[in-house]
Amino acid sequence: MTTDLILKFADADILLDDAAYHKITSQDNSKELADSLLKDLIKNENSVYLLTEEMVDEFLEDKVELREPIIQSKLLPQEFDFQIIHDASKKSYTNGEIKDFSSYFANRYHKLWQMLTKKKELQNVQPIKNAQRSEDVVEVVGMVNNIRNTKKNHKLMEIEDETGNIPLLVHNDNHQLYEDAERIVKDQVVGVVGSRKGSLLMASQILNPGIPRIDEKEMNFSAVFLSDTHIGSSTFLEEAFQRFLKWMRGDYGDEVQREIANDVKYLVIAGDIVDGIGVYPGQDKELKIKDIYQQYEEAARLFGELSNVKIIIAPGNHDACRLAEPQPALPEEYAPDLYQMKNVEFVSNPSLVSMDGMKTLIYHGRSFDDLAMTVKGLSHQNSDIIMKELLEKRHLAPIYGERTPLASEIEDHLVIEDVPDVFHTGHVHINSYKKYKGIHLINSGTFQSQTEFQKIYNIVPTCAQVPVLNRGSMKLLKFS
Ligand code: D5M
Ligand code: FE
Ligand code: ZN
Repeated sequence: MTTDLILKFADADILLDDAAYHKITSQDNSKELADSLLKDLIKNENSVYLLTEEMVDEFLEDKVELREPIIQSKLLPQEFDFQIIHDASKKSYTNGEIKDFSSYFANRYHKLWQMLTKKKELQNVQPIKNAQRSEDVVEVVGMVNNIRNTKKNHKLMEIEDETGNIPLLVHNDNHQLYEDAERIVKDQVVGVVGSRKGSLLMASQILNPGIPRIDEKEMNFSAVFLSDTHIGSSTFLEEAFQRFLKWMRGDYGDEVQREIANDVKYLVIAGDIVDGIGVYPGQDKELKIKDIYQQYEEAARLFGELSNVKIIIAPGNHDACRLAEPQPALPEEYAPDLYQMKNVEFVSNPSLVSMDGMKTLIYHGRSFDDLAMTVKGLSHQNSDIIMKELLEKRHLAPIYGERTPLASEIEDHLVIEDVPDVFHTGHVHINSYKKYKGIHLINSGTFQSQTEFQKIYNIVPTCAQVPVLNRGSMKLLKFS
């Protein structure tokens, strides 16, 4: 290096004095400095032939001035237009006593009734009590009580409102309707157009509240979506995660990928940030960090490297929260170090936030287990289809009391009241992406390799693949 440096300048007919030489070689990036200094001297056609320390200092000062705005803009806190539109954390009052269930279901019914009765097909909705007597075509809104197939393979379900209930028959001759009815689940609220046949209501139409097509929102930034990092598990893919963090800091990947990293403003985490403890029998054996506080400490150590983006954290079924949904935000007592971070926001599961105008619905995805078990054609592999179905039903966990514990709140926070721009989920550990009616449906996969449990159920996770919404277009970055 030493003779190299002298020769390099000598080639351009420039001599270095001792002090200048030492000045240059004492810099961290001496090689780059020498190159740009030389370039600058040649460009300016200065007939310098002896380079002094003073001249090097001058050049360095100029360079700092030139550089500073760029460096600063990277380090300067970004301006965030961030709002929490809907968060259930502070609104959960109940202790889950049985008497609250009736108000919980009444609230679910009422919210969905309001949406359904805005539809043109349901302008004359009557109470079910009236439908029991009516001779004409009737329109009702009901909560589905149970669904079964008759001997002749028609579908028979009971629907209910505050005034009464009535059996609803879906004839299998009506192919389209029958197909629609196959996606109906228990506890869902539907609109029905039908006519009375004896004690039955024969359905001619079954309607979901539905979701309108929206204009895609313009984005002048990028957002990164994560879930199911399962920090603390022995199957947490730490090396891949370190590559992800490095990329986020702009130090990993090709030029295009680094450019995307520099554009990232928000990082959303949809639950299962740590593996937790006692989530399933024998979990101990699969844990690298066996203490819940230390798991969150480790999470804070890792995410602590990211200081220039806003991080939004919602809990999942492995986090240190109550399991019943809506899950309130992660309590501070479990994650004091994460709470110390000024750029972190804690929200409930589910929640709705606005990131510079992009309305993002965050839901971990526990109800996917129930839907995959119940509805033909739905599975963990295609959570985008499940998300689409939930949007049309306007409810995040329509089936009550199977694998998804729901809290008996006064209000049903799982009704999808606002139409989001982004619907972000996790839980299934399999990435998916689809644009549906202008809404980005994103499942952010996992940073956990296949667990013993998943081997038994033949769930093959897609690991270390991170979806980035880059100014409206989806990029899946792989860190495995
Ligand atoms: O969920 C990890 C994976 O396991 C995910 O694909 C869902 C699946 N899973 C979890 N619990 C169940 C139940 N009870 N039935 C079916 N499939 C399930 P995680 O939440 O990370 O443990
Ligand atoms: Fe998970
Ligand atoms: Zn989960």
